[in-house]
Amino acid sequence: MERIRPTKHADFIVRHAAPFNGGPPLAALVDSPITPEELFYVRNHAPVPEIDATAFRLSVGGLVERSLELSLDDLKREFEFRRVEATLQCAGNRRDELIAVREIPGEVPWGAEAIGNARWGGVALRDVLAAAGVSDDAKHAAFVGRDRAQKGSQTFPFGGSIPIEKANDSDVLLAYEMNGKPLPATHGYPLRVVVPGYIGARSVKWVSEIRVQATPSDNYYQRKSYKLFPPTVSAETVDWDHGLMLGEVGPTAVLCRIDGGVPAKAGPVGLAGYAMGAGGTEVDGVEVSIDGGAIWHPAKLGSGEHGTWYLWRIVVELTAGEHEIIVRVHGSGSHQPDHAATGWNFKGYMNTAWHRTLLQVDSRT
Ligand SMILES: Nc1nc2c(c(=O)[nH]1)N[C@H]1C(S)=C(S)[C@@H](COP(=O)(O)O)O[C@H]1N2
Ligand SMILES: [Mo]
Repeated sequence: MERIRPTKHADFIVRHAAPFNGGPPLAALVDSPITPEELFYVRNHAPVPEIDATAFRLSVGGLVERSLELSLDDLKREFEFRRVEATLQCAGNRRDELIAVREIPGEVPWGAEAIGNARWGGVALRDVLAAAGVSDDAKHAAFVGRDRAQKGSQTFPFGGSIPIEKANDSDVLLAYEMNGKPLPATHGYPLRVVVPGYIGARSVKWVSEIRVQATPSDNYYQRKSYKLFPPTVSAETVDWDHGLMLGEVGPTAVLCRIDGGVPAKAGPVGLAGYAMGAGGTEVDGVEVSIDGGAIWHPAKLGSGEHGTWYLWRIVVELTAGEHEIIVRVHGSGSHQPDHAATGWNFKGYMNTAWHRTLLQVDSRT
């Protein structure tokens, strides 16, 4: 296994050993609104590349007035430092609930732990694009990483793109810091893209090339993978030219911790979790039902902002027996299906369904 585990929490859940993919135990994830590095999930499609930061160059080209070659020092010296708090969430987060509906072979079987919120530091992508001078016919900013993924006999870097309007948002970063420290190797050292409100796949790690272009990236992970298909489409019948290219994250709310553990004891029980609005928009409220959806109770929301998650808490009064706890979110455009089956797709992306947990409650004696 790669040497990633040592920087991670002892109870990190390894979902795939090589390349390393894993995330934190859910109860620990909601201990603090800023996710410490040791609890931040890792989604890698290839081994972590070894990069000499002093020799590292970022190239910016395509539909620009002047191409740029920037060292890390150039980036730090020539552009204003910016700090942005942003939540990254893998499009495959909560895939396990889709797998419970119907099997999804060949994809990482994530629970709800493929999400984390950090303070990222670096420079605004738009400042770098402005220095290059973006042409009027530019429609997308495409990113290329330095890792080498393998599909069959082909080896190629991870890549992806975002629309140029999004690239010009001041909170889209070329980040070299995570929670006030240099970006760890696993998370993209020395430089990564951070695109708040978009699926994690667009936040390309180890980014070494930015190309401004008229079309989306033709990288495998933009053109084929990370597309949403209807439930009737399978790996055998898929036409990769169709399907919806994923960009903004869907709305979500998840129960992560039951105070005192399971089975719970009858009486007042504290519940805690996270929520995020569609495309990273603000969360207005989180509602919890302890009776399978008949009555909804408003949870207490922690602070959050555009591009971040919101942690929530509630104390519910539980009687002995089996309860279905359901959690859902309120926010602009944050419509969620009531069951995961509605959104099933053969790649297992964007499960935005109400989060359901069967909970056994024992009497107090
Ligand atoms: N170069 C590169 N960038 C990448 C990936 C990758 O495999 N290679 N994985 C992407 C995916 S799918 C996600 S969800 C996020 C995960 O970021 P993290 O590992 O820092 O949590 O990185 C994205 N950027
Ligand atoms: Mo992802």
